[in-house]
Amino acid sequence: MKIISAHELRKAVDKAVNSVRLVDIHTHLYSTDFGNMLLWGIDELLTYHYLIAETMRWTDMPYEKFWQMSKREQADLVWDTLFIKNSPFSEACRGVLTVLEKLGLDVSGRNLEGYRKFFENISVDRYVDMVFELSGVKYVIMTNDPFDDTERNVWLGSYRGDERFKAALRIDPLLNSWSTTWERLREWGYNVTRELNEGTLAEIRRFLSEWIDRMNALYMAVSLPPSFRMPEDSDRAMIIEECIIPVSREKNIPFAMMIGVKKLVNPGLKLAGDSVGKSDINTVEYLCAKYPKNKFMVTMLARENQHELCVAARKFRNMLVFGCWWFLNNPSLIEEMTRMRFELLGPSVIPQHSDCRVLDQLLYKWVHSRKIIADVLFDKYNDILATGWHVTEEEINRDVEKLFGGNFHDFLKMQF
Ligand code: HDL
Ligand code: ZN
Repeated sequence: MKIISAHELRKAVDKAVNSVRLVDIHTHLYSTDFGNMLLWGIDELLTYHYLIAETMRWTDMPYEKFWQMSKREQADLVWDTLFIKNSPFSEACRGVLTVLEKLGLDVSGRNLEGYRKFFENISVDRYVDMVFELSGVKYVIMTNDPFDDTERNVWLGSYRGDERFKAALRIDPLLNSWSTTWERLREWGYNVTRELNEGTLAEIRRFLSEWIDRMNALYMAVSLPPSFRMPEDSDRAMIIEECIIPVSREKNIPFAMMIGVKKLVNPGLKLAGDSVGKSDINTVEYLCAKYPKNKFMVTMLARENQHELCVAARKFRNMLVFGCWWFLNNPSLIEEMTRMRFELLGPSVIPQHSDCRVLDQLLYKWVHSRKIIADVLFDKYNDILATGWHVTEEEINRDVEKLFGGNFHDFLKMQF
């Protein structure tokens, strides 16, 4: 057991954080089983919806005109607007530059055609291997939506699997639009009606159970609006309490609630048109308290919800806080949230997920977050060393392993 002195601390923390092979518990990536659903390469990077939102701030071009452009033309416009006509220091722009740097491309050359050549000369399989090697990611968890026709057909047909891509069952249409979704379940052979009677609730449970098994889903997930409330006299509340809760308990898998999305405040921006709203922590506390034998993973989108979410996690061991999600995935807020979480919860959190939509983003989102998490960890260890407490290299590695995947695995194994 090697005791780390104060002047060895920074190096020991950086070594542990930079070398840990991590679990990325929420992404929108897909294994090559899913074909073109796996997005990769410079044109996909440049047309990430975060960058589309930022580009549209600089132009009076009608949204429809932009959407009629080819992917390449859209990428050209984003590159010219955000990288050439303006400096790319927003986090999403900086991320593109970090990816190019990690791939060993000439960032200062600003040669978009040259970057395109690199991607034209590499196969997707080789690139998947390269990105996982370079990013230090052990595996990612996908967002798997049985309501997406293309995806559903892969699961029901050609799916083979890749151990670097694990599944999570995503059920937004079931919980947020039952009034239309019930007809799709019926089409698929589930004997449901619009009315949530006993028979329909049982069939929804069968649907969930069958898809968890088919996908070997590690958790069930849903994104929820700021107005999400429970208890409530609503379809969503009924399906959560009568279907999600019993099935996630029976399968012993967590229910991941991603709370605070205001969908399409600007529909013209499509995927880039969603916004954020402050949500209700009482609802999280209600579910954790009423269902102590269920496991909940929670991330909230509003900065204003973060402190009360940490306090709620102190009260409920069956809730695991995760990630700096979406509009929070920026250095200033990752640092603020990580400090708050370490100070209130110690190592018992999942500090980050990437939410990557484009494979290449694994090369920047984790580089940026590892640095911030290492900075905060260093400060926290430093504070306790100052009291005379000793910490060993093995303990730093132990803590880092937990933060970057071990806590998630341990939570999956817990049975309350
Ligand atoms: O609902 C979600 O999982 C969100 O992460 C959305 O996909 C969002 O568009 C996103 O990509 N955020 O990073
Ligand atoms: Zn997401």
